[in-house]
Amino acid sequence: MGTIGRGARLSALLACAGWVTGIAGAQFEGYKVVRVSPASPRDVLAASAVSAGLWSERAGPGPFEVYVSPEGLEALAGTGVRFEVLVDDLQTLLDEERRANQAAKAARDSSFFDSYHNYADLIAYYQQLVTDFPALASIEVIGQSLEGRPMYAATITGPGDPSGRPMVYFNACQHAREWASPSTLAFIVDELLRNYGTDARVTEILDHVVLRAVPVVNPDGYEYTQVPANRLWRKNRRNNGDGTFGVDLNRNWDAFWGGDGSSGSTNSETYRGTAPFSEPETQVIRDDLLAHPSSVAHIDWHTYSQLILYPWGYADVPPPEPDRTFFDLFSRELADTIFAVHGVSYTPQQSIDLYAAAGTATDWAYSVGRKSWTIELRPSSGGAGGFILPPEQIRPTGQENYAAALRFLEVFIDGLYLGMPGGAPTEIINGAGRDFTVRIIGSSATLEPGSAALVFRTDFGADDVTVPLAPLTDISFSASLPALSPGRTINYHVEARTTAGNTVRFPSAGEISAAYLEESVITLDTCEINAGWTIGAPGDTATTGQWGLMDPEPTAAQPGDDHTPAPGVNCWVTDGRAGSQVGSFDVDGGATTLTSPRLDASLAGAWYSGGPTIAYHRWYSNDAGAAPNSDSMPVLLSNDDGATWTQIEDVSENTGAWTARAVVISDLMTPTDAMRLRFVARDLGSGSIVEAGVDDVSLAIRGVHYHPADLNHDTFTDATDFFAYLDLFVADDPGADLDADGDRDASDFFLYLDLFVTP
Ligand code: 0X9
Ligand code: ZN
Repeated sequence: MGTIGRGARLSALLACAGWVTGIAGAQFEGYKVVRVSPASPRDVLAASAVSAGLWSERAGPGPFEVYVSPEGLEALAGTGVRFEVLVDDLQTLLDEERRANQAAKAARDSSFFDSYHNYADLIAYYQQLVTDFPALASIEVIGQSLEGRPMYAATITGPGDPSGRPMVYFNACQHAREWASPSTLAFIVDELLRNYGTDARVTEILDHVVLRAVPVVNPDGYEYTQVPANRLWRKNRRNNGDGTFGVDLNRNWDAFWGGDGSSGSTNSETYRGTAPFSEPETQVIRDDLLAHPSSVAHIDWHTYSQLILYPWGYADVPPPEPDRTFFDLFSRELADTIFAVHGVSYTPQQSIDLYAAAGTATDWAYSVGRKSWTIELRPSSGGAGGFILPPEQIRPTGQENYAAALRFLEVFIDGLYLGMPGGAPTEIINGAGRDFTVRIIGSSATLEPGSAALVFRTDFGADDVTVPLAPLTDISFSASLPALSPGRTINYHVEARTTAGNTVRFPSAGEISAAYLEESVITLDTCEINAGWTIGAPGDTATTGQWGLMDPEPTAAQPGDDHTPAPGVNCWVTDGRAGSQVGSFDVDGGATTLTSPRLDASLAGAWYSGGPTIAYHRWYSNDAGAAPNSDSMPVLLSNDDGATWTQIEDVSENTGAWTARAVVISDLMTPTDAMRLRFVARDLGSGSIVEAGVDDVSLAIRGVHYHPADLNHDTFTDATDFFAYLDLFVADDPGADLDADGDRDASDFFLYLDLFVTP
């Protein structure tokens, strides 16, 4: 190799170093806003060419402002154009704005959501919001309750003509005692209004949809639950004329009225009234919703039990397709959206799976063509809280449902729902491509045939690539991500058009990022012969069903085959003999423990960006017998040869199949050369059938090989690595002796350069 080649490489490196410094730090750190005073059109062009962007609305003639990077400023000085610096550090200006904004937001009196409020105070709060945000919100009286209280609806939408915008209809508090319902709806409305104009997503949403919110459907009942009357009142305040009061408004709608789960007895909590829509409160909401034909979707907010319920609820009848699939997929997505905020689980299900209830608002709204849900808020059904949600949970409940409401509004803007039932791929292993399924369902619009596409951009390609999705059914499509080599990343989204010409994308903003990784299996134990596993641990008392290595015999509770593909036959199993009945050789009388041999997870990590992973296949069954589901199987991991153990999972699910599990060791503990894996099958209660199996246990590394010149292992081989090597070299560090000849000399240096420039 000649000297010239080396020189060229070195200057490339130094150029690279300059670039790296240039982008370091906050986005506009060191940038300045300058006023340019051009003397000629040439000056305008020269100044524009070196600036990062226009600050004023237009460039020249006459003075104008631009913002420039530190390098741009030097270049500007070099052009000879006259200028003065207006803002010394643009980043400081931006930071200050953000700080001031946040301080102003924090300073607003948000104590309203510290506690619950009576009807008058709640409505006054809505009215104050309308005063504070007159361009976005209005409120009107839509009717009267039985006792003559005004009923209200608030309308929230961005400025401009709302007539072409779809409407989403929310109502709270059909049931008087369910105070978390009106508080949550008020929180959602409040948050939308305060975030319009500062939060791009909220602004985009409110500019394209109208939210109509009824703060309280049952004001008479709500007032009656305020101290000192009856806090636990549910119905309205109808005098039934026989000494009893109240109709359950959520049994009074004209949807299968009079059917299961509603009562004809006036004293019942679910008294349906004398006829469908016998009550003024349900009439008022019916008329208001029908007066808005643009309303496409509806949520009836209740508490409690943390449920996302969709039609039908009167009987075990599924909604027609594609609605059923849409309700199912979107309800699951809403639950995930809620969970992501505070980690609280809401269960999506068809209403009938809770219990039958005829004459409900959600069934009625769906029957008149609106996609409709009943959302049951906190607390969960497990605790003691019931209808009483502590006031300190008003905000968190509001926050998680605000997140769901945003997604809800978004999905009904364009009327197409895009979802990925198997999830969006984010890791692609060993260079293969990946096919995944996309569901596209008209929530209130129609898909333009042929318009569905995957749009991706690779980390090395400059342009977006658009690939049409292959239709599988009317609502199912197949998308394919290309095969790329490990280390690459791809950013993608899926989009489709409605027949009205609107484009809908998933995710609604931003891109999904997928990493191409390689996986290297260090050890795979197919459990055909015993590779050093041990059975038994102190405390084991199982009298039957101890772990053993064998070819299992099928029973209702036990696999008939191991997991390893043929010619594999054996696996670890809690006595794999079938016997005369399902309970013959299951685990009885306590625990039986299976412990793996030592696994060395310490190696190879130095060459990979990812960490070592332990994977296993397990079978677990505990749903047969007299006392099903009373046991569980802890799976434990040790990195000190079994001295201490950390639980990976406590298996209680009965999948009735071999189930794969993988854990990145560093998520739990430091990988060492003394890892052990342990399965504790146990029968603690009596009468329950416990069977378990373990097979195909592997230790693998998933990630990307570090480039040998990537000294700081950040997966980029860049100037930082080059200078790191220079530091080692100058310090005469043994690590700089790349040719291992005992000294650090020019040949080591050029060896590093060669590594550095080799892709
Ligand atoms: O029973 C109701 O009206 C609702 N539950 S609550 O505890 N808030 O009263 C649930 C209605 C959901 N619909 C069906 N289960 N059909
Ligand atoms: Zn309710």
